[in-house]
Amino acid sequence: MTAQTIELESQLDAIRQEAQAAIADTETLDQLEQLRVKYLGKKGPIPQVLGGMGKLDPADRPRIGARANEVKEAIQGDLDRKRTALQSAQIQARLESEAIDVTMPGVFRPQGRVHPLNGTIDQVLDIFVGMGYTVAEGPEMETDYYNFEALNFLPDHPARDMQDTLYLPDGNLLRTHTSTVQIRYMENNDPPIRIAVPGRVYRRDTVDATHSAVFNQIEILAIDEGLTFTDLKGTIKVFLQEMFGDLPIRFRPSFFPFTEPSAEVDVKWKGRWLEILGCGMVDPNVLKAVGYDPEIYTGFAAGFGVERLAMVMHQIDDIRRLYSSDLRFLNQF
Ligand code: 2NL
Repeated sequence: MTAQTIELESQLDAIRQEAQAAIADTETLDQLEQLRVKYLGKKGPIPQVLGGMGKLDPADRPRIGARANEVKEAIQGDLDRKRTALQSAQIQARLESEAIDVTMPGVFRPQGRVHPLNGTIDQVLDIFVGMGYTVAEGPEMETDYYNFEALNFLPDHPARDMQDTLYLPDGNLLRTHTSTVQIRYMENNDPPIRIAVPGRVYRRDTVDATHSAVFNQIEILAIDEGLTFTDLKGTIKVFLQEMFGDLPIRFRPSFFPFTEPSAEVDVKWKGRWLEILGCGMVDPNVLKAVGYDPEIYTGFAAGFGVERLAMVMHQIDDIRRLYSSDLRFLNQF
């Protein structure tokens, strides 16, 4: 063996030792890959050493070749073991950071529920939808025409007074009933018509246990050829039966500018007559206002306050409880 051969062997051993130490110190897969390129790549130190083989005694060449392969395999083995170790450490760290502790107590989320006003609206609309009515809605800001004029309110009707109605600076107003939506619907549709209209309405009112300046109304309207007061009575009877059960009901004569004749309807509950709704046959002037011929078409309408209905049904003593968001109250429904 020549001195040159011994020199190359020791160079190869030095490469192996340096690589081993560097691999042992590596902490990431990226660094490890850089080391692979550095020690086993084409431009690495081993091909460089082998390049010097030309000067060797030919008899020694296989020995150096074999040694170079041993070193390559040893480095490759170190790289593989280190890669496996780094990968499993990575997986382990991820498992630990993403672990779910199934014994932790859950986050308490209170159960929500439907507000009694919305529950009442849903119940009423379900009944009318069951009788073939369509639900319609419309704007809360209205013109004098839709709120009063088209509904046959005379120019000096007290409801038009500043005392009773909330007017806006531009002369528009906040609707005092949802009949405005029915006028708009009739303008845009031909008979037969059957609609149920829920919505917020506004009156200039002093708030007390039974009054609110903002409240909810539902009105129904049916227009067709040959509708009579009997159809109105039957419809109201079915509605009240579904709402209250088989209690006695009575119709009392009343007046509304937009119906003729008009009636109020009471339900007898625990020996007392409770006023529930107003209704009537649509006034011919209202039909004319929307361009329907009152000689061909007749119709009936009814309306009631949702708050009052909810108060009767749930025996609520003060309308303000419906707006105060007091969970001790709301949790009862
Ligand atoms: C009540 C009574 C009522 C109507 C509303 C109505 C609508 C049109 C034509 C005719 Cl477009 N009538 N609606 C009819 C009778 C009574 O409401 O006491 N509301 C709180």
